Amino acid sequence: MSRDRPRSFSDSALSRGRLPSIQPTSKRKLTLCVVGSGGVGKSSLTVRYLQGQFPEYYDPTVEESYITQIEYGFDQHDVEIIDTAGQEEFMLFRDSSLAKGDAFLAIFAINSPESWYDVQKLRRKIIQENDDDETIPIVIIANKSDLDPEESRQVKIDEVLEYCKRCNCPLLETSAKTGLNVTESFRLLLDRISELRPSKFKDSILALPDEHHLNDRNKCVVS
Ligand SMILES: Nc1nc2c(ncn2[C@@H]2O[C@H](COP(=O)(O)OP(=O)(O)OP(=O)(O)O)[C@@H](O)[C@H]2O)c(=O)[nH]1
Ligand SMILES: [Mg+2]
Repeated sequence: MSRDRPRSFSDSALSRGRLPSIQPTSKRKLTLCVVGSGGVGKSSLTVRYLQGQFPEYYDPTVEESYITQIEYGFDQHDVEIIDTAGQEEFMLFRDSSLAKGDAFLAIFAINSPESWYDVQKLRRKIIQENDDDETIPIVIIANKSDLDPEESRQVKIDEVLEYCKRCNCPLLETSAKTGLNVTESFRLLLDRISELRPSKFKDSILALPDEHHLNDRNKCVVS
């Protein structure tokens, strides 16, 4: 009589003549937070980036989280994108994300001076939540650049440029509507993470288990 043993997934996979596939994993996900005041286009930019669509309607967000992979160079990075709330009544959700994020897209709309003012306040708050670390990766986004500049550009670009230079924050004009610079804004954020947080950046690379071990073993320790 054969001895009974629990039937495992690998047994059934082997009996069907194929081995279970080993999925690449990362040591740690990168958490990217999209922040800014209500209606500036945080959700639109995120959805445009992930799904290539532009929803015209406005549905205020409480909080949305997307797990995805971003290709950068020869690697795939394990990433969570948090689309945060901009409306006042959901601020508690938004604030809890400020300490969780590894990097931030801080968005204002070119037709809203209040939203530009909020980006400056938000930057201070992000730094505060991250132990006053001024090097936390932040990219500033001027969204809705498709709007008619004559009628709609109410934020003074010189002021924005001066601020970004002073704070060493890259600036990009985007349009979630036309898709202008949408992919580039997430790529620029990854550039900043690789520059300012190289070990976090490396830990988010998806690799097979052996590759992780190889990386650990190959580490050069200087004492
Ligand atoms: N013209 C134009 N409209 C935009 C653009 N991005 C967003 N919108 C519109 O602006 C409105 C608000 O967009 P959302 O993406 O929902 O704004 P949000 O920042 O996520 O807002 P909250 O979730 O409330 O914080 C919607 O009607 C969008 O269609 C853009 O680049 N150009
Ligand atoms: Mg939203």
